[in-house]
Amino acid sequence: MIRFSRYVRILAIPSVLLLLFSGCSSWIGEPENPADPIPNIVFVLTDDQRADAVGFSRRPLLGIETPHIDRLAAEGARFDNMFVTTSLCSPSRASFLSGLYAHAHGVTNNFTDYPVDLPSLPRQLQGAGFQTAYIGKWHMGEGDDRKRPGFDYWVTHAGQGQYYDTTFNVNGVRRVVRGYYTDRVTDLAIEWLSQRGSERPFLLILGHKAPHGPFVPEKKYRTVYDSLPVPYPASAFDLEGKPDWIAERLATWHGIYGPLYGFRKAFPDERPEAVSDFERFVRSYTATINSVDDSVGRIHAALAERGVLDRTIFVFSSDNGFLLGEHGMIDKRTMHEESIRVPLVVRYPARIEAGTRITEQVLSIDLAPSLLELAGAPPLPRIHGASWVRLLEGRNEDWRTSWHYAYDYEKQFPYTPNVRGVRTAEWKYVHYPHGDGGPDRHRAEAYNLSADPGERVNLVDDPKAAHQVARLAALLEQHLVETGSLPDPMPLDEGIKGELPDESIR
Ligand SMILES: [Ca+2]
Repeated sequence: MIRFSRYVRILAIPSVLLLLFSGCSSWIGEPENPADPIPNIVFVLTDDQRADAVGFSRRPLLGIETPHIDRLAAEGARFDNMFVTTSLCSPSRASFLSGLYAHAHGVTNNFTDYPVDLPSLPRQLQGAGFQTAYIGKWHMGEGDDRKRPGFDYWVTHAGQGQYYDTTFNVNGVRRVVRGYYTDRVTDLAIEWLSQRGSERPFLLILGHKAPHGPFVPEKKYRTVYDSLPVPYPASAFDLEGKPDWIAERLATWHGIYGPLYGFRKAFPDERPEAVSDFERFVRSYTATINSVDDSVGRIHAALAERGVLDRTIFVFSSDNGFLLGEHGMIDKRTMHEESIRVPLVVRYPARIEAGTRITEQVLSIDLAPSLLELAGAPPLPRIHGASWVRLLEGRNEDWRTSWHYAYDYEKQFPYTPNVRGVRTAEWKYVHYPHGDGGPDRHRAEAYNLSADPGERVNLVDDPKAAHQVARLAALLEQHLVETGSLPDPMPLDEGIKGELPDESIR
């Protein structure tokens, strides 16, 4: 068992680290309960997995079964209201690692790398003596697969990678890793666990490509949903009262009548029978998650075999959600529920009672501070996120009751305007700034989520909701002030366009 005092002794502590320790008295000396070992952390991060794409969801997508992820939830805590503060890969990943909103960490698009001098969860743990590894999809800084600060061991690839036979940088050696991505990164993670050659506690982040498009399920799952009809959701035909850009998006790369990431060859196609392309699209998305579940089961077993399962904080989440036809949309980026809700499961029996359910709103920016607290490591300075460890202990007083969301228009993906919105437990207000500081040119949206969880009836111009809309607009402004978001620079909204994104960045 690695105890705290021994653990500190084995470190070659540089002076900067001593300074770090000196600012955090709880980190010096014996922990509260000396019998508690320093935990390891395994963080499994999927790409674009919406919250209902797990078996334990109230209504699992296509009835998907994920027994291994469900088991983590049953043995630990599930968070029923987990959201990302921006629903786009790189910005959201940087928020998970930094505890910051995108405007503060600076990764506001998919082509920007994590700043080399910005504190992060892995750097904080590495500085505290953890052995750290990143294995799998990183996707910050599109063309660069080189090792990033904060990691002792590093396996990734440039850009999106492929479902089969991706060229990885395996800790400094580039090679094609033959086979199915999800399966092979799991092999690499288990190999690292076997060969890491240290008794220090570890952080392992396993980044899956799945279920990111263009979806290619593993062979054994390729037909598993073929007998299930997948109609367009009713909300796709109910766009009255919505801003016009939503209807303009229908036939684009991110709309239900568009090419569906290549699943539809001739487009736009509004014929009812063209739903068959949409069916293959949704089935394929879902089937890639079956392989992720297998991976979770293998990691669970590997930790158990090594006798470290119960002293490992085992986290499962995703960098953003995904619209599958709701409001006529595919993809993410918007502030609709399917886009911003992600699964979050945390297993750590030393501190988390089996079967715990947390219903407060928690955010991507909360993960780093929470894990650092659970690990007894120094907190990240000056962040927006908050540790939810107190929620696990049943203390929810003073927890946030609202939060704000931001997305910046992308020239490379001209299918979503700038988005700024605020969400409470019962209400959501979203508006679409033009980006020039002038008046909005799109209608805003406001939903009473308690009465209308599917966001069907836009109340933004309803006189009966006027006081709520005004209250929410003021609340959004307050959040922007409090998070240091103002002035709020953003790109100019150049409108919804029919052009396809460049093949290299899809
Ligand atoms: Ca993503």
